[in-house]
Amino acid sequence: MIGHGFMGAAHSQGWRVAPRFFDLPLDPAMQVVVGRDPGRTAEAAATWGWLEAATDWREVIRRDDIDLIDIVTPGDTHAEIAIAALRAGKHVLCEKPLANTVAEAEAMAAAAEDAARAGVRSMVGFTYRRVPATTFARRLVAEGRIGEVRQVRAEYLQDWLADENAPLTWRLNKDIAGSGSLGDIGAHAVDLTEFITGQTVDRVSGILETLVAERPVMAEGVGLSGTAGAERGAVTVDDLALFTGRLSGGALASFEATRFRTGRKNALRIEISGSRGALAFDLERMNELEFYDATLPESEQGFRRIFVTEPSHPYADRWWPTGHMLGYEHGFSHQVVDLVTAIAERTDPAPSFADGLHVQRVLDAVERSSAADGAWQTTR
Ligand code: SOE
Repeated sequence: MIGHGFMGAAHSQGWRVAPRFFDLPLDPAMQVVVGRDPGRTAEAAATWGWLEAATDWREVIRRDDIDLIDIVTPGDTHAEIAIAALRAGKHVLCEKPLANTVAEAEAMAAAAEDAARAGVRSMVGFTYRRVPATTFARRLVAEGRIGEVRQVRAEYLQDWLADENAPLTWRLNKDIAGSGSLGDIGAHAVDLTEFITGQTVDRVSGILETLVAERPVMAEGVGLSGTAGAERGAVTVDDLALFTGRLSGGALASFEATRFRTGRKNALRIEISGSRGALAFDLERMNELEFYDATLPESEQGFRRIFVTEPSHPYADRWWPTGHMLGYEHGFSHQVVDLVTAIAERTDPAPSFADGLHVQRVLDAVERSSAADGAWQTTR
């Protein structure tokens, strides 16, 4: 695993726990974690259960005893590491968004396609596809339970930047993160919309805004938990992304991504209305799926809450008895299960780098649209 921040902890949890709860066809060994700082990397290895710590990812990629590279670094390093790993014949799991630019994502998708011909697999980490309720929602849409999709509302709302003195993390630096709310969390809203509806976002019209232009630079720490220093620096990414998308099936979707929505902590919400029913999901209530069946007699209609913890629900049978909920971390285990199974079965896992590239094109189209005062842009 290259990187060991917040996502490194989440992925480590997935690698460690998945083989204990699921019968995996292969037995993953958590061999080596790579970071820039030897002390902090050694600490991460000890804390998260990796056998070794290293500081040179190129050396690790050359090793014969390494079969898979898990990339959990910021976006500016994804392309270089992933392409090198694929060319060295290593399977790759890469955190979202796939890259910082369309050009990087194209190069990654091309490298993934070449590698796949030699049986080398790759996957991008849109983990929320693997929440039982979202996988179940996709199943219901595919079975026609809500009929033809007519409207989608997808939003990802957090509030960790609502305080204008929250420190300037790398996620606010365009060179490192690629974009702000748009790529960090809007990418999830786009991927989840495409995953559940089975359609792609083909055109967009949007607007991006930076609400706080300067913040105190980080004095200590990294990521979401650093402390502010006295010096101030510029925010170079969007804080708020609002856009409309035309789906391949013809429906309109509205998207909103912000880390300024006071009181909303991790509200990835999606509501899908169809000709025969509707579905609604909210990550802050991730064990539930709301389902409205418009084919029932009028007197019995109404949104009902499905508690997605039955053994018949996706992934749920391997965990706890009915009614015992899952949390944020379980998606990372499911990601490991699906990736390892695909490797063993010699199939291409989803979401692929091509899927990641498509999301990147949507993000890029939103940026172009915002620069053109909201003019519609194609995502092809
Ligand atoms: C921070 O906004 C963040 O950690 C995102 O980077 C993740 O992708 C999302 O899953 C949770 O929030």
